[in-house]
Amino acid sequence: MKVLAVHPGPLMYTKIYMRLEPLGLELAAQAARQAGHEVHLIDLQAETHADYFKIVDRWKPDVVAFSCNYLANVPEIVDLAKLTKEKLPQSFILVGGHSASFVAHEFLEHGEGTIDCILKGEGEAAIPQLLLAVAHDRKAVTTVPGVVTLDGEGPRPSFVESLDNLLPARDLLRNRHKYYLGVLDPCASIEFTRGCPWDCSFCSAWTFYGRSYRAASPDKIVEELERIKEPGVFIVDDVAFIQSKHGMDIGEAIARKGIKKQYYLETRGDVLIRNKEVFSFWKELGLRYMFIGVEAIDEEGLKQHRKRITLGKNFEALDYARSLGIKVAINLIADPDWDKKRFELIREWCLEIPEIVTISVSTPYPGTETWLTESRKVQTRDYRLYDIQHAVLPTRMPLPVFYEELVKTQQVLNRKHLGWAALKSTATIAAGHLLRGQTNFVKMLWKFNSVYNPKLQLSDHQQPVKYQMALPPAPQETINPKLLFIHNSRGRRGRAIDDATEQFVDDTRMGAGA
Ligand code: B12
Ligand code: SF4
Repeated sequence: MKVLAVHPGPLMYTKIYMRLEPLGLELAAQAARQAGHEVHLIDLQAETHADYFKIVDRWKPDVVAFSCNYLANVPEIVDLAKLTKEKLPQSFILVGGHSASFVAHEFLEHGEGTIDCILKGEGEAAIPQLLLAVAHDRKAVTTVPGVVTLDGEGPRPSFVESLDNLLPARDLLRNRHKYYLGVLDPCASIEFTRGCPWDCSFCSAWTFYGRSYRAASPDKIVEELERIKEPGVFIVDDVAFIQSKHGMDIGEAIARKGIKKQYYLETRGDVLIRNKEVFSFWKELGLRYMFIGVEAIDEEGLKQHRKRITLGKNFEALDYARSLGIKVAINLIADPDWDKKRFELIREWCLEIPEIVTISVSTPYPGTETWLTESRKVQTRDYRLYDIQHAVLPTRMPLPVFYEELVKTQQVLNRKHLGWAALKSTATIAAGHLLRGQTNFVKMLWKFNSVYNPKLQLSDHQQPVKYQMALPPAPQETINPKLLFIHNSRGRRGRAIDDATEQFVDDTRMGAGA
């Protein structure tokens, strides 16, 4: 069959700082290709809806498979599915990905029969079986693990057997030069591990994978890295280098092969402090940028997010990263309850430190624990506003004032790290990019004001809402974590390498990081 794999358009964040290859969709596409299907892939972060319909009209796919990792993309995908079904009534339309897995039933209802199924969980695991059913007996799709249709659903999704068997269909992605991450221009993505053993209350990374943690072998990772042509590489793991041995083994294999790349990764402050030797080794290998989810600069906030780390540890981690000469970006979560004084305090702190600070707005997402416990009433059920850049909970200050304060705080980042300030410190790198025809980084430096604007943020709330999200359930005090998980949980067996598991268990007992 002819299968068209589609990633939806960009959200606010990716309109400025980065555009990253859709790794999850590439993995699902590769599994479909290995099962003998002809596969095309289009990424609407880098191409237009008109480009998409050109392929639909000319190529007439039998199956259209959308990736929905982000809740804010739901309306776009529903509309594309409806228009596609009008053009190709015989086609089979499916949606997979992180967010689709948590809102499967309502997604299908919005589609009004145009979306044939949602495939929950890890796409590579079940897509071959699903496509087989589509080709031979569409009624049999409800026997496939992870499938949800308006008529019924299959068993719970299962995990892929081993990350070592996976390879993303990178060759199917057109315009690879459009993918970048700040100064890493162009940039590819790679996955070393999958899952996260922590359980922060605002995050759905752990509920998706049932708190499992699996790792690819260093040999497989190095083989994949050797195939990557881009000089920049984003390691997409939720928390990089939880296990020092794994990090060291990969690093040593890279050094033996003489692979030269520049890397960006995301990790936790306590992991950085615990595995200092790994990060300093990776600095030598080309680790340039790092993201640390600090989230709060007060103990109360850390406790509320269940980060299981102390403020002291986070600050120690920042100090250590600075000493290595790695550029660090950190995130803070703004609560809609913040007043002017609180924002002012945060701004002062952002000005004092050399790190890049991004600010997101506390948002209860389906699939997170806060979705079930948050007692404040959501003010909007517009999916598009669920991008952690908009306030969906009641704000203490009037909404226009909240956005003014939020954007004023985000402006600090613009003043310190974008525009002329950034160009001055990166002039040689920028000139090199331009000489090679790579313009993403330089263009990024002046985009801030056209994307982050309190008036635009506010007007987003006034847009007509075509698709309403389902309401959260009544706030619950005790939650059965099994109800949150998408996959069949494999419990402790799901954590691939034992030393980090032991360490993690110790941390949890202490309740506040290592
Ligand atoms: C890397 C990452 C990013 C990268 C970019 C990723 C990209 N190009 O898509 C960056 C840093 C840019 C990013 C940005 C944001 N992110 Co992000 N991100 C992640 C992260 C850590 C890993 C994603 C990843 O690549 N995983 C590896 C691949 C292999 O897995 P995958 O994509 O999930 O794909 C698998 C399945 O989902 C499924 N699948 C995926 N697509 C398809 C398609 C089909 C057809 C099928 C069958 C299956 C399928 O099969 C795949 C293979 O098993 C996840 C957390 C997580 N663990 O998922 C958060 C996460 C997805 N991000 C999140 C958020 C909130 C954001 C932002 C909105 C944050 C912000 N500050 O504004 C932005 C918006 C991005 C945008 N689209 O514009 C939330 C999503 C919340 C939600 N429900 O909407 C997550 C879950 C983290 C969290 N805190 O809970 N993100
Ligand atoms: S450590 Fe990071 S990825 Fe893991 S649960 Fe917390 S926020 Fe999510």
